[in-house]
Amino acid sequence: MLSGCPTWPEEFARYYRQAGYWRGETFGELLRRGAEEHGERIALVDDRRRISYRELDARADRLTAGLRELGVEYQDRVVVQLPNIAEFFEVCFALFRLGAVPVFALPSHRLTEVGYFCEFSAATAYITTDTEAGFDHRELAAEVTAKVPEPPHVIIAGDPGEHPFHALEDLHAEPVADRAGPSSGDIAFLQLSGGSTGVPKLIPRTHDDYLYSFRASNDICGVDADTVYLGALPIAHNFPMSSPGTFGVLHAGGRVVLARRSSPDEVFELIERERVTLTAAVPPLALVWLDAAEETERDLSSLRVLQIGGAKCSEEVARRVRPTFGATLQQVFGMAEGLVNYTRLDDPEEVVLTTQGRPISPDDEVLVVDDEDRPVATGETGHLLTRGPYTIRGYYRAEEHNAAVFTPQGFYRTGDVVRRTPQGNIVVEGRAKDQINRGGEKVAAEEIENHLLAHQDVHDAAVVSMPDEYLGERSCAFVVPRGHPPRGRELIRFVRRRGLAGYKVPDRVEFVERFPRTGVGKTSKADLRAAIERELVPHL
Ligand code: J2J
Repeated sequence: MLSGCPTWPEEFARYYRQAGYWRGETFGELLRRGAEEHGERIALVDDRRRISYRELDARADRLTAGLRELGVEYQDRVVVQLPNIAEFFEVCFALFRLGAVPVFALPSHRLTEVGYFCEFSAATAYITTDTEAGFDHRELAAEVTAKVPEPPHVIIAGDPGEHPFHALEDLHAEPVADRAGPSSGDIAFLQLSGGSTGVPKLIPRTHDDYLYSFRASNDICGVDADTVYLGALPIAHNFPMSSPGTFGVLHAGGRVVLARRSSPDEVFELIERERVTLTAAVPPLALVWLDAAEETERDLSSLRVLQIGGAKCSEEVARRVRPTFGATLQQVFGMAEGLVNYTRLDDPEEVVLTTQGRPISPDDEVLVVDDEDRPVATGETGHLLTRGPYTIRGYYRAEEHNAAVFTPQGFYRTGDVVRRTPQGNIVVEGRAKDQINRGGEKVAAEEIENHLLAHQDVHDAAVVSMPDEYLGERSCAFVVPRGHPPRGRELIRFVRRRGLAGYKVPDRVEFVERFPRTGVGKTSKADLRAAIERELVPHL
């Protein structure tokens, strides 16, 4: 087992195996079986290629050999930052077969994040693309290698250009006879946490637990070999990866279609052309699709299920799904740490429109508790704690943080404030964690506060959410200046120039003389949120 990864106590592991959740299968074996059972069927479609199960399997094998020749070994960490292209899966399966551990970065991440992932995980390699959405990732890779004390090998899916990097395509080598791969209890990859602290946390997921999560999701979501799944969200995110997402669909022998962009034009063309049956969106994206669908000439009638999750879906948006798309809405409330809840496809309309569903597994333990960890009555609002067969017991190399975020009994404190209906469905009511959910993209307030504090004219900073009609929430930075306040725009530019993902840059800056305090003298973020809300919606 990769060191620094807390795992399940043996009695739980034994039970999860006995109950049939953990079946001893690895990702590498999953694809091998896929190639045997579904051979020439198309597994993946991207904007350049159509790849069969057999081809994906063979390409993953050749890449496994090439990565091994380059020196990537069992349990080495490899930062993977790829857009929605087929190479993502070749790379994942090759690393899985090697037993190397992908660290999933998002395409929007920049020097601060990628540099941190490489350094913190001591990555052997960094696999990225040439250009995406007008951004040259090779320039970023050059900055990363200049910054990180022990720079990783850089591998480019596409054209390395003038840089001394490896081209992914050149790494394909003659496969060697099967060597012993990882075991199903090993860490398969490190997934990114939405986070609420100064630095992003990494989530260790095992082959056993992750395969269970999407296999069981397949049953709930009706995924089988006839499913055509459209990956429109960034595919490295946990939602489109596993709920049941691309991996669930590949497990079932279905077809994964990758959209490079999520605009209605591109997405609707793909739905029509590929006869897509299932796709997933965050609420603001669903809203854009709903508006555009009312006008479109495209035939979207193949779509059977539209999943919405990542942030709370308003009832108003939920109500429009069936009349507009003729598809069933499925609300999905999940987290990369584990627990995923779904409304079921045959749930009454009321449940689908007004709740975020219920857990995947009969052995997902869910507690709703007060501030003292005492269970509240059904229907009352409280903190959601959970443990179960696919929920981690701790973050990667984060002992101190783990002691705070996991109870001594191993329950994960999700930071979500929820209530449960008498039927057992969960309704998300709010959040206790210090995070902004910007239309599904999570921003840890402390991380941004640290960037602001690096500015010479900033004495103190507090980042909070403010309501937004389109994204649900945006971020507002309250700043106590040191002497003469800088201009808000300058601060925003300053944060941007530090090289971090665009969605983390504050949407607004407000200067104040001092922060409101709580009874114990801490900055009262509740008061700051109320203040900006009053400013935005004066009639409230
Ligand atoms: C309200 N808040 C939600 C929802 C997530 C499936 C779906 C989503 C994620 C995800 C995921 C929400 N309503 N429907 O990993 O497999 C907020 C909660 C939660 C946090 C987790 C999946 N769906 N959220 O969004 O790790 O606050 O995973 O704790 O990015 O998003 O964020 P993340």
